Amino acid sequence: MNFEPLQNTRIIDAAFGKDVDKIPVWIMRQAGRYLPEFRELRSKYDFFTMCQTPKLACEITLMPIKRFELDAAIIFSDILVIPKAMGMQIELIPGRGMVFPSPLKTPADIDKLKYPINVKEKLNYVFEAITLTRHTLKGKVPLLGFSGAPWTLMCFMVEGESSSTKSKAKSWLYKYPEESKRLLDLMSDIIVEYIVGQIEAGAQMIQLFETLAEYLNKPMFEVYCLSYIRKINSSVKAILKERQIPEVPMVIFAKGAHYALKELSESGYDVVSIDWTITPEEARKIVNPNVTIQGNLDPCALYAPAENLKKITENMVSTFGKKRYIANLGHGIYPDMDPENVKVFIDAVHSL
Ligand code: 1CP
Repeated sequence: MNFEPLQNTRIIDAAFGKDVDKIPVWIMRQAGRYLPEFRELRSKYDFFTMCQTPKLACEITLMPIKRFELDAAIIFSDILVIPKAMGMQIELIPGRGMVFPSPLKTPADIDKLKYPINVKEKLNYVFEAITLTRHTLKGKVPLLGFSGAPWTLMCFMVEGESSSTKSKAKSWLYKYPEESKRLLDLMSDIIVEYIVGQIEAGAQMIQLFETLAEYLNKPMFEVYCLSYIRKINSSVKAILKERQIPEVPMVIFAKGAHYALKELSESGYDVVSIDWTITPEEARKIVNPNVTIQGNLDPCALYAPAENLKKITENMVSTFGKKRYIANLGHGIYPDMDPENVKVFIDAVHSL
């Protein structure tokens, strides 16, 4: 595909344990609603139209790169493109979030899903957006791809609407353990193909979002998350090897799952992304030293006055240190954030 050579390799170097001149930084949800230019474009288009139009997805991906000295771009898309590709209807409704008018109610509904799907065809718009964005970036910073992990996607597909307990999805794990595993298995197969497709299209690092891990406990996490998280990583790496495609760093973000941080850091991923509920000292103690840590500023710290935000950030990055570390928030940036504060955070990371 003849992409231009990468000029800023900090994130890739940090992910593979190489030395860096400055600590690399990117921000989860950096290409979103806190940017006025995003809101302006969003007022003209439906959310999934934006995801499905490579030119728009590329334009949005580059918005934060034009504003800030970020060390990576992340492709504008959503984790819910997979259930959509499997035939589920999804609407983004103001005040209600993502709504599935016909969620999975019982295991019999699994058979109503389109499966197997032709990932290359159904999600081609994401691959096209990635290739276009790589060309447009001209090697300025690496382009990250991502996918939702099986449990997090299953939660959305079963709940159908935002829920504070996830009791519907969790009830499946207790009532229908075998059928749940069947669903998680078939989601995993699609996720593997989807990740490989993104790498083939030009993604230079991949983050798997198991955002809803925090609703489980360790034994449930091991059965319903970790086994699939491991399998996805090893299958992606095996396919890349077979097709002689160079490996890209794989990042696992299992929000709220520090009860399993040790296991996650031994699950084969190059980077473990952590939320803010664990201190850098504790995380360093637990995480395998051959694995890079990403994180973990509380997204709310960005509301602090600039001087305090600077101090909190410097304190965090100096505790993590320059080796095997990627600075980020512990979860996505909030939509009402002032972009000026983002600049304070990024500059504070790079100043060290
Ligand atoms: O205009 C709008 O309201 C759109 C808001 C929006 C945006 C900007 C949604 C709806 N998704 C996105 C983009 C998005 N989603 C990205 C883009 C790249 C980036 O800048 O980071 C990414 C990585 C995601 C991932 C995502 N989507 C996750 C996992 C990460 C996380 O933050 O936990 C989840 C859980 C979603 C689902 C989702 N998408 C959007 C909403 C409102 C939600 C939450 C679902 C809900 O509770 O309704």
